[in-house]
Amino acid sequence: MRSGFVAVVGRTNVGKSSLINAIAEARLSTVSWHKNTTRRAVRVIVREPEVEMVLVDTPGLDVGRDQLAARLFAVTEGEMDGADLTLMVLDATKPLSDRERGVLDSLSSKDVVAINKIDLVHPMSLLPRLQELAHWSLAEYLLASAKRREGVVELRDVLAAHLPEGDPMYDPETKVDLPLRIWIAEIVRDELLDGLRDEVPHSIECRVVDWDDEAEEVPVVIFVERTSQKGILIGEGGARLRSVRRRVNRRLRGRFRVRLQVKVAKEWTRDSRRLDEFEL
Ligand SMILES: Nc1nc2c(ncn2[C@@H]2O[C@H](COP(=O)(O)OP(=O)(O)OP(=O)(O)O)[C@@H](O)[C@H]2O)c(=O)[nH]1
Ligand SMILES: [Mg+2]
Repeated sequence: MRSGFVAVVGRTNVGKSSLINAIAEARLSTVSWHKNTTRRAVRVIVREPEVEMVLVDTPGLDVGRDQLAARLFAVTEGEMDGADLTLMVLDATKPLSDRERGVLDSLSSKDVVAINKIDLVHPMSLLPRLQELAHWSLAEYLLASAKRREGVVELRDVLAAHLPEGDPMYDPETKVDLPLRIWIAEIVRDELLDGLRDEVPHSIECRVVDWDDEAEEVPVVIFVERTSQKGILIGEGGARLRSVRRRVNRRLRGRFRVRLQVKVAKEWTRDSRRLDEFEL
């Protein structure tokens, strides 16, 4: 039996969460076209006969300027240190950045690179990219499209083959290793991101207040940085928030219902006290 952790890392927006969801065949991690969607290390457990693979979704490796960005980077570094191997995800449409080169330098011969979004480029354009990557002697290089589910099975098999021998770490029921109250708050954030623009997504954080796992109704507070953002989330006559609530409840399959409230936490992305409170 093989079991272990794979830290999935890469720049923001390259499709790390999308690939993880494709491998797990479920919508377990938050995906959006916004930058820095993933904020917490989400551990998604993928099982096969004789394999338990834990894919650790991490925040994108981009340096932002606020306190939040610094904390997100620390999360990713910690997860890379703790994992059995790293899957570095690159975007087929973008040239390598300095930071990506730095991460590639830090990888070892057991680690794997996936070039994602190959549906967006001409196959010939991948040749120079692969030649460039040959500079780093890593375990494998794969091509993938999370969107079209191409290369996903191959990627899963390669990662599984590189896991160490070991016993399962989770009980067979667990699909995601994240406290339930944080998981519910992330689902609310996931549904809220849909249709938002500009700086609003970055300014949203969701928290379950008064957690009681016996209660059917879960109160979730949606924090934004500015009063103007509050109205955007609530929508005309509360329509936007109601539609978010319906979609969240559907995803929770009747096990829980959420009650949503929007509050302003001024400039929380730059406030270390707030970041502590938000467990970021
Ligand atoms: N065309 C195309 N789009 C993709 C593919 N994979 C992901 N995307 C899109 O790219 C965007 C970013 O995807 P995510 O999975 O959220 O990216 P991420 O790397 O997890 O981003 P962060 O969490 O911000 O670090 C979304 O709009 C996805 O739908 C792909 O293979 N092809
Ligand atoms: Mg992500």
